[in-house]
Amino acid sequence: MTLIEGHKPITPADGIPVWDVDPYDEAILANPDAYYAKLRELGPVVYIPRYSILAVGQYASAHKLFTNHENFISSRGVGLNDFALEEPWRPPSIILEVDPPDHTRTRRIMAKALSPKVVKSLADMFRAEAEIIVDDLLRESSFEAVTGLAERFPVTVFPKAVGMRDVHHRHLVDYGSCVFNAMGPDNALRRQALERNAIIGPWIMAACARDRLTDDGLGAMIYAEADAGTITEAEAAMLVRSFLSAGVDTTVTGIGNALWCLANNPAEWDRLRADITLARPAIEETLRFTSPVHTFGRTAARDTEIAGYPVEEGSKIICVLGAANSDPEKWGDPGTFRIDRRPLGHMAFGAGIHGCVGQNIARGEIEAILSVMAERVARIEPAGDAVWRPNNAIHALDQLPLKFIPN
Ligand code: OVM
Repeated sequence: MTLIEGHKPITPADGIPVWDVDPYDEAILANPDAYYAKLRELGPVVYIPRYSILAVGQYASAHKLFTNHENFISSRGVGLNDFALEEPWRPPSIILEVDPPDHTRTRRIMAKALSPKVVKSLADMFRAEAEIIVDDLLRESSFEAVTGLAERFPVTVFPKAVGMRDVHHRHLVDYGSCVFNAMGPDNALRRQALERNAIIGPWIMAACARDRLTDDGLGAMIYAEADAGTITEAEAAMLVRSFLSAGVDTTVTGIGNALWCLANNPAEWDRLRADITLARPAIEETLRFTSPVHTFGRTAARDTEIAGYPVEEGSKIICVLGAANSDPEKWGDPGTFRIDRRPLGHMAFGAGIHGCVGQNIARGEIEAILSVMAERVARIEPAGDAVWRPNNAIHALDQLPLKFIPN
């Protein structure tokens, strides 16, 4: 059998709309709204011949896909490559790229390390670092907010939280972006990611070793599980790697996207300054409105169905979270950014058993930044054009020139 993008080519069932689109075209990745809309309009499931995959963009079908982990599995990879048929580009994640019961065991350990109680214990540190960074930026006439704030904050606080002795700003951010680009097809973005991984991957693995971690961080909590015998030493290193795959570039993107939303919607910024209890809802609306992770995939474990259409075993199905989060069937006026919307059920963190295990720490980081800003920044002004950075799974800014006007 000749594979397409590392998976078995499929024949779509009768009635499934066929759309000759490249969802990984850099122009679409940078500006995906029209693609999201057409994907939803075509139907609950669409066949994309270029990659021989199915794509799901309507909220209802996307949610069903992600909450049916028995038929739509993760252990064959969540990108286009089928791990049952081709060698994965890196040793698979033992929490992301697994199914129950393997997933259940590692998920429990990660959930404990990222519990609300642990996140609460980090709040003062997040707040203190946010104050330093925001005060620095208030002294600048303008600044590049992607590197200067969106990257700088997580790269400061997250390695501290994990207890890393080795910190490398670029490697930490770029590792996540490589992992997410690797989920896409064999395009320039993916090829460049694999090339950069030759340097970054070994650096990350080395930084995950027990002796590169302090004894009081999230990393040490994972190694304590190895001491207790619930996982092996090698598995502990792999779970620490998952912190670094999933915990840096994602929060960088969330912060950058929040700044973009608030800079472009000054009335919403005024509302947030007037009522800081809107910080949490503003974060949820940012996540819904910008979908920092725009696409994640699954594999059909057996012959099954989506919205009544037969789906054959081995089908790769992309779940287009950005389309689900802007579905007018689910959200009133989805194209409007309203910080008091409270978009319960948005899919920016996924859904079901694989729903983001780090979502509380992610919210805690963004909240620290927004709270300090709300106290000290009267206006967030664009200081140039925002530029999006195409990535096969992430919807992130490449450049965001801003100016903070102090109170
Ligand atoms: C991982 C991982 C987990 C969640 C998301 C993710 C890159 C990676 O375990 O490596 O995205």
